[in-house]
Amino acid sequence: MKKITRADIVEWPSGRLDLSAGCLLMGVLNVTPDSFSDGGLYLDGPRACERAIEMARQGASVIDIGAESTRPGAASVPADEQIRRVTGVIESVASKTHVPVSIDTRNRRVARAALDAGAAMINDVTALQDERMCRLAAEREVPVVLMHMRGEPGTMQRNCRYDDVVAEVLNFLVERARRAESFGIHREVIFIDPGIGFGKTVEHNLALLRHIDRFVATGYRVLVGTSRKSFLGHLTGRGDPLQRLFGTAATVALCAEAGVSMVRVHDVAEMADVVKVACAIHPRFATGQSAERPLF
Ligand code: HH2
Repeated sequence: MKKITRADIVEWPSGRLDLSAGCLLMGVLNVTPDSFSDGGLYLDGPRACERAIEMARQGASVIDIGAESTRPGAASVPADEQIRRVTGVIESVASKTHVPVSIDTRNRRVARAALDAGAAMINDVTALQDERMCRLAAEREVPVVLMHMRGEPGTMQRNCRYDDVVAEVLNFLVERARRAESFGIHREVIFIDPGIGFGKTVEHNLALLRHIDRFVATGYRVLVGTSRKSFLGHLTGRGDPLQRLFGTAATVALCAEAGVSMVRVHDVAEMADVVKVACAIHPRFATGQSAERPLF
């Protein structure tokens, strides 16, 4: 049996994650009318809560709740409206399951209200660009996801130029992670995320996934979100995001094999099987070990 080392367990005052079996699943719950694949499905509070509990039962280790779509071209949603959409759902989910809830927001007021309602983690697609968000995460001692994005969701696909996408995204994330550490956020609770689909072409997304091991080699935990995204549609010819399950599965298996700590997915039951099999084949990549590697 594999020995569970300290690095396999991420523990903080409001939650705990066990990475000893390999890659974990973050289940996506969008309380929005316009998300690209599940928009409008979970605007109703009880329905959203039911879906969160279902994902927890299916094997999600974190439930990521968002109230603002970040799909290309999306308009921003005022903080008050985001707070109105998510706080009741978070309270309800946090009281009914032990699975940590993550708030998917780039807005500090929304993050604070979500943490007050019971969220235990912040997923910020701007990688804590707002210093006050850094301070909030440090004060509340919660894990953070630092994601790479070029510009804003509304305009990001207009500026997809990189000389070396892997090096540029990697350097950006390491710099942001070190900055987060300088605010007192512990390295063990920092996840870096290349931001698949955020200001990137199909080729950029493929290069980032092809070299995802370089992100793992930094020693920071890595999170990847490919679920149902349009580059999969481009590769497979499947225009409907709901038809991109097998394309998603291919990326999830490769990420699990490469030592990615968490994948952000909509189809939790299916991806739970994918990571179980991928991690069983490559136990040496069980991600807890990655945190013991030196930073580059
Ligand atoms: N992708 C989306 C939203 N949040 N967060 C992280 N850390 N990584 C991602 O890749 C990521 C994310 C987009 O997916 P989704 O939430 O399904 O769609 P929408 O933004 O339209 O609500």
